[in-house]
Amino acid sequence: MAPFGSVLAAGLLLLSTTANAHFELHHPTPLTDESGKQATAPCGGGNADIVQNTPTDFHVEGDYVQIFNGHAQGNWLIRGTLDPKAAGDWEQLFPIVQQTGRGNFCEPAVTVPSEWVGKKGFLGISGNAGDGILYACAAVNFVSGSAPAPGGACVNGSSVTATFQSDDTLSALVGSSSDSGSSGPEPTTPAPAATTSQPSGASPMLGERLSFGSFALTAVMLLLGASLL
Ligand SMILES: *[C@@H]1O[C@H](CO)[C@@H](O)[C@H](O)[C@H]1NC(C)=O
Ligand SMILES: [Cu+2]
Repeated sequence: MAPFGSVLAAGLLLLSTTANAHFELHHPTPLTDESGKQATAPCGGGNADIVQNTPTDFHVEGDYVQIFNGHAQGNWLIRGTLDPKAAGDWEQLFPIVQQTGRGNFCEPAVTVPSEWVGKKGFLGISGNAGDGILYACAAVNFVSGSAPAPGGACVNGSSVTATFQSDDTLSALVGSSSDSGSSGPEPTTPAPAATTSQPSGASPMLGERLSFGSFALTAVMLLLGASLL
């Protein structure tokens, strides 16, 4: 009765490959081909070479970062570097926030040190949502001023809330604080509105992807089972 074992293995393989998009960076435009490698530092498998990407403008006095989280909860670190390969010198650009509720999350006014104007670099998003540290990056041109109002491009999901949150694992991903006096707002400044609905479970990767994975598993078992008849 070896077939049952192989059927199960095939189903589990399929399940794991369909549940790979832990979160998505929507703005600034992410590096391509990050799918399935989000646990790879520093950029989730994206091609972190500044000369091989077309950077998006990012305004140093305030620009938006739009994320979609596939987990029910997660902590976010927003960081930046001028290193042409994103290999180091990461500086924290915003206090670490904890998102509760699966869905869209947008910080409308992330700021960058003014000395970075006119330079190219990377914006990096690191997430800690209970299944390892995950990464995504965008290649950016740091430009002066603040971004035009993003309007509908910068949105929070209706059940999403956020609070500032310390996270030592994420903090370890940015440089020593000795020279980072010009990084983003301190955690005491505009506190994200902590509001209403707090989903009780913080279990990772709930939702469509997992249900699709289970459905696919069932389908594969049925198909392989049928082929044995
Ligand atoms: C989304 O929520 C965060 C945290 O409460 C808040 O800082 C931000 O301004 C919100 N974004 C929008 C577009 O309202
Ligand atoms: Cu995940």
